[in-house]
Amino acid sequence: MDQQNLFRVAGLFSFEGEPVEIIPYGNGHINDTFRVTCCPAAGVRRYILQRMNRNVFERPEELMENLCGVTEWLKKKITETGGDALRETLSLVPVRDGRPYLKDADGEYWRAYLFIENATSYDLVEKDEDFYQSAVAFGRFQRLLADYPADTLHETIPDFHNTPDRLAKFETALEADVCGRANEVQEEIRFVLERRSLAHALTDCLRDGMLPLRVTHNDTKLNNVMIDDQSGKAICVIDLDTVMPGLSLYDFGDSIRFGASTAAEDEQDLSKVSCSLHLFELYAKGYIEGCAGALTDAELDLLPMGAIVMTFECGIRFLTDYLEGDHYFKIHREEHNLDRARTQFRLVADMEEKLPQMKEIVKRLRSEARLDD
Ligand code: ADP
Ligand code: GN1
Ligand code: MG
Repeated sequence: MDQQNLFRVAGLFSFEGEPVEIIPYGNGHINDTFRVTCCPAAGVRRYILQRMNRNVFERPEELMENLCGVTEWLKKKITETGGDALRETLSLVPVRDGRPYLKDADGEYWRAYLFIENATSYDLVEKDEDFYQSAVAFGRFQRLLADYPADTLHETIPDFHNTPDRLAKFETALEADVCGRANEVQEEIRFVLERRSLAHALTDCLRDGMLPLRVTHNDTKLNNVMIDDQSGKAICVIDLDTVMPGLSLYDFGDSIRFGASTAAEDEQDLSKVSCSLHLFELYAKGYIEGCAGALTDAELDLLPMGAIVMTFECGIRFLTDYLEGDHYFKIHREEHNLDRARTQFRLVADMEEKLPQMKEIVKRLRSEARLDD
């Protein structure tokens, strides 16, 4: 991206000191993220500057309304309990005119955050403890938002985790086959179509009133949580664009999909891809603890199914994007989305085999949690 334009945009935010360096940052698939370094007299100050993805988020104003509401709410709760709100939730840095975001002359939307220093967001589990900590943090995140006025939240992406709707969109993309790619991915297509009923496993329970609607994060990848470099604790949940009413199983399942995999989301050697039961157990333990008794019996029963459905859904989304010509997820090589879809389907197949063991693990964790009461 044009450096001159970046510096011009950065100059409009109320950063301390002049920006001296702006570099692309992180491995997100959606927004354009930059790290801005400023050098005021007081020392170095760093910020995150993001250009929001307008293709994905059609109503950035509503998204920012959610984000301001949620971060203010979290800030209050964290401060009340003696925490450090500047590190434990995202802090928006306003534009110099006081507005929380900027709309530039090209109609692009920009926002900025304080850079969370001395903390790391991981793309793979390097230490088991980090994964456990992220589970506690995502569970706690949901608890902090449990009494948030959910009716004030905009649906930033309608039907985001409506898996049957994702399946329907996949079938439309398959029918249209605008890039002529369907023929070469018959195996993957068959994998999806053979599992149509799986898409309904969570939404049917929601429809039948078996599962409570909560305020959830909806994008609980390990790299959406910052782990403190010194204490090793997960200190801050980031990427709040999709905070909306949802199911706890979306959050649990998405974390397992990404973090309990033995390989990267885009690994090309599928023999490396499997679901680690050890990591599944660690995350389930942390999540149950983080939710602190809030999960219902039905939610606990469905944790393993949540992992399978979220992984299946994500695979469908990657494959749909591949068929449609890669317009949604950022790609860094040809067939990147296809590689991603393949890892997800490999994980689904592995989780299907391991379902009895996953259920057994949750059963054991539940009885241990009861003993601790
Ligand atoms: P995307 O929606 O594209 O995933 P994110 O908001 O997750 O965008 O940001 C991308 C990456 O930037 C994150 O994975 C993280 O590494 C980094 N990041 C985002 N916000 C901060 C922050 N406030 N402090 C430090 N790093 C951040
Ligand atoms: C995207 O924004 P990021 O990279 O944290 C996507 C998630 C997918 C994920 C797959 C808004 O997450 O839903 O699960 O990629 N976010 C959005 O890696 O679509
Ligand atoms: Mg992200």
